[in-house]
Amino acid sequence: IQGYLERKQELQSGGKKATIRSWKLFYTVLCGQLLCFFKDEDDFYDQKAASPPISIHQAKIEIADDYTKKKHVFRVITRDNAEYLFVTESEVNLEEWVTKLGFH
Ligand code: I3P
Repeated sequence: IQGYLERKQELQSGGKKATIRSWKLFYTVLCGQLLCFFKDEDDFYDQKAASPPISIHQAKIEIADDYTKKKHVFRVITRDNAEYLFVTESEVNLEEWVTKLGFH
């Protein structure tokens, strides 16, 4: 699965509050157990990453309905306790991402 997602980091690894907390749009691609981040689709084809990948190995994936400022948001809590929020484009797209990520 791949597509444009807004991402916000809530916690750094270890569970400390993240210092850079603004939303950023990435062309996001699931490659095996890695979420990879690119500026756009062209950069994906050129393999020019915009941000380090996030491992979803043993991560917790959930729909973030407790986060009410944006719609269709899911949360990833990594094995090392970093936490990220992702905004998808629709309810269907949200289910798609959560299902695909959750089956790892
Ligand atoms: C952050 C930005 C985020 C906001 C975050 C701010 O500021 O406004 O949108 O998260 O609030 O710190 P900056 O752009 O200067 O980094 P929300 O959209 O979730 O409110 P937070 O620190 O309360 O998470």
